[in-house]
Amino acid sequence: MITLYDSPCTLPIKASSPNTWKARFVLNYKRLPYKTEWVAYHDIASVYTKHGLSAVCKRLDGEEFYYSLPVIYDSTTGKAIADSLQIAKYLDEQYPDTPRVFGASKANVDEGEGVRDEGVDVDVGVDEAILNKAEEFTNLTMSLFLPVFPLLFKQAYKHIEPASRPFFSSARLKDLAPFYSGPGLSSLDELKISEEQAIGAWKQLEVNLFKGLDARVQSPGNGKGEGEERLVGWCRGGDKPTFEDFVLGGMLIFVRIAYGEESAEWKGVSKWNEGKWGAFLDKLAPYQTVQ
Ligand SMILES: N[C@@H](CCC(=O)N[C@@H](CS)C(=O)NCC(=O)O)C(=O)O
Repeated sequence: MITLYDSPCTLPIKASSPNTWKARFVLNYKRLPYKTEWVAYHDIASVYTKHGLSAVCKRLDGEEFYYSLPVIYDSTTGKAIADSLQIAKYLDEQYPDTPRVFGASKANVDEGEGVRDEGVDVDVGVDEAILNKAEEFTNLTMSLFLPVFPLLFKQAYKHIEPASRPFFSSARLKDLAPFYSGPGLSSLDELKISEEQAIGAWKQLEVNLFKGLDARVQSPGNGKGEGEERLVGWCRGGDKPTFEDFVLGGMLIFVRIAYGEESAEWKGVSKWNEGKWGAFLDKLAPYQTVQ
């Protein structure tokens, strides 16, 4: 059984963190049995200690390593892995008969859909170049969402359980520090964002997604066309989701959960580009369960 470590929020769904959603999407897509173990933000380090892991993620300023989730522990192999990209790689390699998120699976090859001849042993290792592309895509997506980070952090902060609030607030202020030129703040509550600034930030995200991703994600179409088929899995031109789809999905589901499905913010995002981003997340609906 696989354990997925995630930090809970106070909303009924409990799971809202974009990065842990990436790993959850992958586990759900692969239909691998797993359970979520909820760990308070200020306790994430204990997961690393328990499984003998070292911190692998650096803050946005590139200076400081920090303990981050997702982490998974696979009791079948006794292995623990940190970082969503490494988790996806591990799952692709360890469970080659499940649908791959970085390329054709053994199952696909067996079905004759793969890139190799039948009867030839399939190398289950994930290609370094594919991993690098996925990492580039992750960095691109993060940079596109950057203008709304202060808004997202403040919104997420509303749903953090009381015991984790001081830790979460100071961690997010560290993340924002390289991009924020105002006076030193001691809490996210002190970060004031005017209505005008908020409107400007959302507008910037709309433009960023249009310029940065629109061409890579096909239009929802009318249910008959190729557009609908290619709404996910665009990275290698396929019709199946890849890790990149779950990266974008992680950010979109974070906005939807943090603000709520009926919020002006989510309704706004979901309707941009003729409903492209809302339709995109809908397409990932089969993989949105929390186990
Ligand atoms: N690149 C990492 C990022 C992980 C990450 O930053 N996770 C956040 C939750 S969404 C976290 O654990 N933050 C803890 C902190 O900021 O101290 C991944 O995709 O796994």
